[in-house]
Amino acid sequence: MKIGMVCYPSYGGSGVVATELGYALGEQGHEVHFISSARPFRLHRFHEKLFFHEVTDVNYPLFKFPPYTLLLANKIVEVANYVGLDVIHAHYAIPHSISALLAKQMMTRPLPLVTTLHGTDVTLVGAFEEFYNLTRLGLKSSDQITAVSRSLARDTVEIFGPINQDIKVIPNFIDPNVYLPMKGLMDRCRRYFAPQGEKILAHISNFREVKRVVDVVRIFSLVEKVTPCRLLLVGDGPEMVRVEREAVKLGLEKKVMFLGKQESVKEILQMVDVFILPSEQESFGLVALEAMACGVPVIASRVGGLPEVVIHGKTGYLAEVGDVVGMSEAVLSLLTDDLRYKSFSEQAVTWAREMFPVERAVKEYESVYEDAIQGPRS
Ligand code: GMT
Repeated sequence: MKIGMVCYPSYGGSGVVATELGYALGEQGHEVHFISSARPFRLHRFHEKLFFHEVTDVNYPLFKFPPYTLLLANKIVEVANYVGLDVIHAHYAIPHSISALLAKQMMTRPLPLVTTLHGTDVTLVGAFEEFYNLTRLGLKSSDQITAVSRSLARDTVEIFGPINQDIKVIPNFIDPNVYLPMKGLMDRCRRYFAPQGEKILAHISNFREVKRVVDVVRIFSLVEKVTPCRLLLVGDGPEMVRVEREAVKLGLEKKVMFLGKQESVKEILQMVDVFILPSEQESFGLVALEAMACGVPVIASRVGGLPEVVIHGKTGYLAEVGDVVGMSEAVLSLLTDDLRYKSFSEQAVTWAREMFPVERAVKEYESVYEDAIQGPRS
């Protein structure tokens, strides 16, 4: 098949999912054409079946806002006609499914549209009054819709009502040959960050408000009062200033390290003892899955799709949003009991590998593409 893949290029799980899916589809012999405003950040390995088509900007004084949605639609048509795309796969309803819908209408032959919902497109962005009708149109006009968790599929129907068709749940995935515990690999770095053998906690995100990174610092401050530890914060974003301020306020400047945006997190995860994801909302929490696959138990909030990813009392612990004390106790219960820690770490790896392998996801997406191409069966 020739698949057009539309995604956000910037740091974030949806771009990662689209890119990793692209590589896996390429391995199966499909041709994958990424169409985006910039090269997706994980699309850095050459693969003969993967292509990137940049949506270029136009500068015209009359446009107060550059019409990206329209430029994208035009690019989709250009690529679809030139290479002969069989299907277009939009990651994120807004604006990608709308651009793809426009492209479909401009085509002189059918171009089936698959939309994958990732979370904030539906729960936050899509539900803003300004985007509500557009998102609904994107959903209704898609030939197939997938969501990354059962919780997101339920939320979508709750927010937008019935939308002509079932939403297929295809959970996010990891390549178990890439995300795995690699004993000893990062020992030198670990000694650098934790020279006295301190435990290492970590959080990775795009530092948006929804991630509650300030809570991570607060949880860490409670944990480090009991057991020596360090906190690695990976990523950057709008909350950075508040997070730094909190670390200073709590006198933790020497113990909280900011590593900034990182392209590859599998190496960093090798140094980590416990991963913290206290988000306000999370449709899936791909980074929690990546952490578990590397043998790192996860402490997360009990929201959205996180309970489908982190198994409470087995691969980590869940607590209510904002329960900083509960989450710090959960971290401590792992850090102060070696046997429990070992069992959680091992179960995390097994759970991630067995339940979320890339091979299964690829098969499911292939079948969704086939269904979209064949059209509704009577
Ligand atoms: O969470 C973000 O800020 C980024 C966003 C994205 O576009 O990548 O993440 C969403 O999609 C990921 C991949 O499916 C999910 O793992 C995240 O849980 C989801 N974020 C939210 O629901 C807040």
